[in-house]
Amino acid sequence: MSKPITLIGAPTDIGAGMRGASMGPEALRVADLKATLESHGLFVEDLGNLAGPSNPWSPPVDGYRHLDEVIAWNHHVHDAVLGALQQGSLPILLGGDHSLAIGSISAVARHCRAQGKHLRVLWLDAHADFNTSVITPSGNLHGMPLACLCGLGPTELTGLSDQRPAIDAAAIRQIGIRSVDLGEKQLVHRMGLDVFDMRYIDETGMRHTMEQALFGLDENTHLHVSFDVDFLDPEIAPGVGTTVPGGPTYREAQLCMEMIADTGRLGSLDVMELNPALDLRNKTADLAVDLLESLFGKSTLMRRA
Ligand SMILES: [Mn+2]
Repeated sequence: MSKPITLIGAPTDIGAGMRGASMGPEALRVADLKATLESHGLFVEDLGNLAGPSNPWSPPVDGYRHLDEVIAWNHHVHDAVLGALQQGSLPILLGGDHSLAIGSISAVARHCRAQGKHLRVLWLDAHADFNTSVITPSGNLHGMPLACLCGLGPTELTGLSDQRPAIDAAAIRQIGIRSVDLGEKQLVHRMGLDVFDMRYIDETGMRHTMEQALFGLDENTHLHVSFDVDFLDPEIAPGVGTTVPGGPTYREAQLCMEMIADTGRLGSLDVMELNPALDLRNKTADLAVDLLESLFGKSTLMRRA
């Protein structure tokens, strides 16, 4: 019997450089996320949307845009995700921009500490999301969540899990990376992050990449997947604010999700940065739901159990 799933909508683009990701949760619902998961025998509860401050669309202050609002949203996300985990369910955060992964993963980290579980974070993204207020070109906090989770950032965000850093850099595997700012690149190297960038995937294939990224999981591991939809090639997933060419194809993305499903260790998930204002007839949301089916165990090939 698999865990029940809790959908949590976070309709905001507070950390993004473009408006529209605030409509992401509804687009995923329109793409039939709940019924699709239920068709595989899963129990799914949709908690609806969290509420938080509106987007003032103001310029950066001391290297951050909308810091107060980002903090407020992340508190709400943290509390909702933690609540779902404590009830024994598997939370899916429907973003919303990627800055909200700070709250989500802080809750997961707190839960893992309380349960004595190992945490592994897969960060599926075109970007490293490892900026700080000093090196950021824009001040947009959706480019900073991993740095914050590793302890680099404003104390209100780095301390959300009650321990700083919230997670060990060694717990992170970045996959699909193909756009990294210069200062960010140096920081990622200094922190010793495990990065499987697009060149690595090109050279060794998605199968080998995922074998490496999932290596060492054990029965006591909680696997968190933070899926930024811009991970995917923009040819198949145009509905995101920060497209970068040269991402995983449809089949590569499916294999990635299927191999995660095969581990049986998935404990929580973020689906982030979907921007319906830039999408074509909701096709990116449809694709995201299609990939989530694979992530939750629908194998596209006939296989013996
Ligand atoms: Mn991201």
